[in-house]
Amino acid sequence: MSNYHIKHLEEYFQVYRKSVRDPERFWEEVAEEHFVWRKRWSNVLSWDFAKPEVKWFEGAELNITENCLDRHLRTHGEQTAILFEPNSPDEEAQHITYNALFEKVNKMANVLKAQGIEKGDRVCIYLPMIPELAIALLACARIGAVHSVVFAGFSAKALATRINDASCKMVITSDGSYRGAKTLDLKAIVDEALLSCETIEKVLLVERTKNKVTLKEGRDLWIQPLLDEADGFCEAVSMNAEDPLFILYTSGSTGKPKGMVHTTGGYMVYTAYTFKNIFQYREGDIYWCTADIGWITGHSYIVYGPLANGGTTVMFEGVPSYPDFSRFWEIVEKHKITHLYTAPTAIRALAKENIEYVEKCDLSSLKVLGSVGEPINEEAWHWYNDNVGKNKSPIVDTWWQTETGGIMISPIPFVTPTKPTYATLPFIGIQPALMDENAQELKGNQVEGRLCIKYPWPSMARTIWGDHDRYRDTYFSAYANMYFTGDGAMRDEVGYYRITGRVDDVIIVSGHNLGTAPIEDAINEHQAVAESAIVGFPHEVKGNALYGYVILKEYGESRNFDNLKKEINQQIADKIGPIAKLDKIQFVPGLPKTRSGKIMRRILRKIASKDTSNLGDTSTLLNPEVVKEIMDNAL
Ligand code: 7RM
Repeated sequence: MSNYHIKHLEEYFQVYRKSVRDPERFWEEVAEEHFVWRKRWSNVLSWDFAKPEVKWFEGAELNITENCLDRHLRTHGEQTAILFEPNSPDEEAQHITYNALFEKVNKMANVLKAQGIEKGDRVCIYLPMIPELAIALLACARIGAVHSVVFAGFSAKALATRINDASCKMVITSDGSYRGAKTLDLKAIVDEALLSCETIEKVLLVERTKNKVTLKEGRDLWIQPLLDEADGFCEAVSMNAEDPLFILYTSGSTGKPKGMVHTTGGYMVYTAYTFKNIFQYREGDIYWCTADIGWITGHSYIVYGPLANGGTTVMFEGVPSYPDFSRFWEIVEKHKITHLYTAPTAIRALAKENIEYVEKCDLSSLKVLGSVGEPINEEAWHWYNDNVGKNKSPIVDTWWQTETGGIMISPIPFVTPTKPTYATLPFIGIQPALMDENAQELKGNQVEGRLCIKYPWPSMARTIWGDHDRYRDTYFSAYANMYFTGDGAMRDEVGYYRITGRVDDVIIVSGHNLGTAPIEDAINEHQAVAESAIVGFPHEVKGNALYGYVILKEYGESRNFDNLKKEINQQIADKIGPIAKLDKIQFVPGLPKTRSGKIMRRILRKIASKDTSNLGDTSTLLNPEVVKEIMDNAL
């Protein structure tokens, strides 16, 4: 029996049982056999969910880049580590070997050091999907700096909030970014953000689009001349297993984004182990995850997981629709992709287009398909399975979160029989629980409740940067001794899990988590707005879209409502980013509220979803007349 590479269902059950019966022994074996450590741990796990405090591989020392790079040089030096496919199909793809990647990472690490970055410093990375993005993460890890990647679609304000929250010392960015037919002026966004950031000492600039930028004397530097001069070797810094590796922000149900802190040893072990098994990655495979490295999926399953396994990982700079809707399928054909890991929102968008776009491409290299980010609906699942997988490539519907660091519930391809819309079985070492309204665990099968995890796993986030109380309150206070995920789920008659969606005020739009509160804050800043509430409603491509109910200070008939809607959306784009724009805006005289003043979002959700036959319990509703008015004018 192999712990590391599971190949049969029976083996899965055996290994799972072992991982639950003696988690410490199990993870110790995995850690010992498959990674290089500079110093061994003194204790595998200590934990207390009440504090909460979780430590894996305490006392151990390592550097994750030695596991992702150095150790592969002898055996895989000339194999492609990163395969970069640019935005435009006319620009040549780049095959960066492990040898070349090693040198690039070492050089960048030396540049960071020369620019004053030391172990423990936070470095903000605001880059498009170009190789320098992955290299920057690894360069930080090489010298023990904590990276904080901010998705390069976020606005200046959102960027500034994140830089300030973590007191970053440096930003690594580029002159611009290509996204389909558009060019974005990233440097200008950084300049605007930095007007309200005091901790940034240096800005390093990657040249990508060659658009005109202004450099601030003493602060901004082009990175290429520095790389040219830098030495090709940088001694890796010894990190404690529990030293932070990175911070990554995720939206919460209250205003401020949460800086989830991931540490080094456990994160490495779990992302590498899940990558190997959940994708059944073999020597020579070409694995492509279409996420952006700005999200956790990119951190764990474009960079760290694949590289820790000596794999070939594809980075795609562009979008599925440019130059046309064949782009994804052409990339699969061109690079003979064996693994495609994408999001339901992309699948739905592509399924709407002419099937010719898919059929004209040779997809025979594909072996495994993945889905992540939101529940995959039945129709999208079948379209993916039939047209992309040709009924021969299993779909791994992987459920997990920024907070979990790695995949938690998922089939293992060729091992776990799949079932449309089901993430199926808990991965090795993961102990889920479903809880009812009275905080009792629902035992047995065919039950539905709130999804919790009962036992620590190696890649769980350890805290929220600068706010451990919020970490405890958000994840460990709803149910004693459990991690609460914020999701609802059901367990079917054989024990398969189906994730039903968020149970809090987070809405997933095109796979992006959006908290309602920060969007409402942005709307309310408009001078004409008195109050607002936003909810999600089903959208055939995005999964959910946003519906805003807005109360104006003065509801004059003479107003230009269309302009006002545009201004509100612009305000949202400026404060958060274009992904948070509202699809529908309804101006309303009031919002349905309870007697204690809480907005009854449930009612607003029903109206937005055109599902008003039964509004449920409205006995606590203070102002029923408002509900009728809103329903009569719903969009
Ligand atoms: C990896 C990622 C986390 C939230 C999570 C869920 C939802 C993610 C699935 C899913 C159903 C899935 N991290 N979610 N994967 N829901 N099936 N396979 O997406 O932090 O950005 O989002 O996404 O609600 O709590 S995330």
